[in-house]
Amino acid sequence: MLVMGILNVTPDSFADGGLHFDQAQAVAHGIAMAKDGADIIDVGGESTRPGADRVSAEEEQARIIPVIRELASRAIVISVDTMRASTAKFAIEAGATFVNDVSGGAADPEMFSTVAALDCRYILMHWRGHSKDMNSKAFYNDVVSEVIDEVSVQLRKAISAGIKREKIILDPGIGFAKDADHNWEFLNRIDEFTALGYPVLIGHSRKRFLGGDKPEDREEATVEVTRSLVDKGIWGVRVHGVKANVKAAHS
Ligand code: PMM
Repeated sequence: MLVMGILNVTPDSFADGGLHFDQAQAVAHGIAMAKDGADIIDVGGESTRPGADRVSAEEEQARIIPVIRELASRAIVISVDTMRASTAKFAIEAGATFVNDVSGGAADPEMFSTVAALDCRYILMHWRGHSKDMNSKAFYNDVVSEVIDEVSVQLRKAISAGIKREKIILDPGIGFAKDADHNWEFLNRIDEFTALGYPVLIGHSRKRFLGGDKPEDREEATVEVTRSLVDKGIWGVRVHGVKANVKAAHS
């Protein structure tokens, strides 16, 4: 199971200083996670937490492109966490090899054709709408079958736009338009999702459903979930605390 280290280059992720200072810290953090055993560093410049506002494409790109260029020059494998086709293109040109699209192609009509032309790996996540109001969309009769149906619709569109099947990784979008019960049910029935036959990425790290008031309090539960996913045929986990999760992933 691969471990993807999270590098959020947003002003609230690295306290103090202006953008330049943030970026130097971001690069250092990316290098540290790679040294700790992360297989991929996921670089994002737009927060997707529930309730978050969007940033402009220019702002998003100014935050992440220099960081990606710098990390790629050190032979670190990079994914770009973006739902914008333009940002995806600049990031791949700067040295990223994966596009991690939390909107699964639904936020930007140009995304699928852009990724097809770039011929890069593509992480297609289940998504029902932007962070601002996604919690109001957390209604399901059966979360697992509905997520599978909705992901399958996007998957068909991606493939007909020219993205090769073998380039695609699927992600159920833990915490995206899902309440705690939905997330736990999904994790308990993860075999139904892996049965689709695609590599599966899980992003549970420090999310609210794990309990605890602050994200930092959820590290132990994060590592537990990572450990529980070993032997479930999962391709990778997306985490903040690389060292402990690498250990769990190889346990
Ligand atoms: N979660 C977040 C951001 N990007 N990407 C994928 N593929 N899967 C996720 O679950 C996911 C993601 C939000 O979490 P963060 O704010 O802790 O980065």
